[in-house]
Order: sequence, then C-alpha cells, then structure tokens
Amino acid sequence: MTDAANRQNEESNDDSISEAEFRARSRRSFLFGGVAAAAGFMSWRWVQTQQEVNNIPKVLRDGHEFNEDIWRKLFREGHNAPTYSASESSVLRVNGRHGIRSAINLDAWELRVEGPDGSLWGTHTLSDLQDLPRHEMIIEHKCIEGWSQITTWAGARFSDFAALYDIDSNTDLGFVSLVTPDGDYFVGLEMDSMLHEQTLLAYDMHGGPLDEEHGAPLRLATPLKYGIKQIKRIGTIRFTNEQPEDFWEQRGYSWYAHL
Ligand SMILES: Nc1nc2c(c(=O)[nH]1)N[C@H]1C(S)=C(S)[C@@H](COP(=O)(O)O)O[C@H]1N2
Ligand SMILES: [Mo]
Repeated sequence: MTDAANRQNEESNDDSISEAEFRARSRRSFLFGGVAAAAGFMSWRWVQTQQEVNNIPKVLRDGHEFNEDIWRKLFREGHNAPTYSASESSVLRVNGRHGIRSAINLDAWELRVEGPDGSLWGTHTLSDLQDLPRHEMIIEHKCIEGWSQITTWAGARFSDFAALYDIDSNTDLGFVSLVTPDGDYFVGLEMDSMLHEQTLLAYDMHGGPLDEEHGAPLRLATPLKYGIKQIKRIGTIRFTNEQPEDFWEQRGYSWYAHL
C-alpha cells in the first residue's frame, strides 16, 4: 500500500492518528514488506526445487488440488451448475475422436462394470440403462480449448446406476474410472462428482439419440467438469479406490478438470 493509500485507508476508518504514529506505522509496513519479499523469494526458490509432475511443480499442483477440495465440498452441499432454456440449446459441435475411431456395432454393445480389483460385477444393455429414471438437463458444455455451447442431455443419473451396486454417498470407494471399449480414451472422476445429481450416463443429446460422433450409445455428461471428462462411447465403468488414469491428465491437464 502506498503512503497515500495508507492515509486514505486510515481516514476512511474514521480513526485519526498523529503524524508521528503515522510515520511509525509506515516504517513498520516498510519493514514488514521487506520480510514478506524475502519470504516470497525463498518460497519461490523452494517451489523451483520441488519435484515436477507433468512439468507442473508438485507444490503448485497440491495447492491446486487443495482448491479442488474446497470446490468439491461446496458442490456436495447441494450446489448445482446453472441450467438454461430449451431455446438456447443446440447440437454440440464434434470434438475429439480418441477411442471412437473404429466402427461400433450398437446392437452388440454392452456396458461392463468392474469392482476395484477388476473383477466383473455386471453388464448392461442400453435398454437396461433406459429403464432407469430418465433425467434431462440443459447445461453449458465447456471445452478446455476455449469454446462452450449450451446443449440438452438426457439419460440416467449416475447415482441411480450406482445404486444398482449398492453404492451411494456412504461408499468408501473414492473414484470411478470410465474407458472406451478399445481402451484408447479413459477418464477418472472422484465419487462425489459422479454421484452429483447433474452427472448423467447420457444416451440423448438435444432431443435425439446420440450419434456415433457424439458418443453413441452412451457417454458421460456433467456440467461440473470440462469437456475432457465427458467420455464418449463408454465401454467399461470401474468402481475403485485408486485415482484412475486419465487421458488428458497424462498430457498435462488437471486431473480434476473442475469448472
Ligand atoms: N471417447 C472420447 N470422448 C471424448 C473425447 C475424445 O477425444 N474421445 N474428447 C472430449 C472433449 S475434449 C470434449 S470437448 C467433448 C466433446 O464432445 P462432443 O464431440 O460431443 O462435442 O468430448 C470429450 N469426450
Ligand atoms: Mo474439450
């Protein structure tokens, strides 16, 4: 703070002080400023020497993930991302074809569900998923590349699907891994976000069934995360205790990719 700003600040507090006291205070802030600058430099040095993961110093990542924790708690307390009106919805542009390049036989598709050790817990056809309560949401899809678009999703809530396996917010399984049938695209999400009411296993977009480029027969849709997490053409879902591998995290993006 400059001296003038300091004075301004004192005046606005309507707490007048003597000229001598004012100078003493300024001297103290000057000294404090020097100490703060030295501390700042030293912690900068410390950051530089820390282990790097994906070229991001570990402490910066930890700080980031600390913020993610706060964010997550806010959402767990029932906060929802904004929703929009139908007139604002449109068909999403197609973006990203990892794991969906090969042909798919939609009639033969089945969703595979695995437990933490990779053992098979169950399989589901699309109509199994369509038997679960259908939910619709009009949300903003945000891509990390810098574009966003409002669209309409319909599908089953992941929380309703997880309930088939007796998994709810009391579970001690912390994560969900979702992988395309060919294994080429894979994402991981923490359980809190997966069980959020705006996280859908979506089979419809903008009023019609998903086409192949948008992830038929089933994809993830959630306004809590950037587009990179909205995996198209889900093949396997694994409930797990380990933070799952994630395609874009391996390429330097935040694992959480929260909005
Ligand atoms: N299987 C798969 N899913 C994916 C991707 C991908 O490359 N492969 N790209 C992601 C990204 S970066 C975005 S922005 C959205 C785009 O979805 P859309 O093509 O339906 O617009 O899909 C996500 N899901
Ligand atoms: Mo994206």
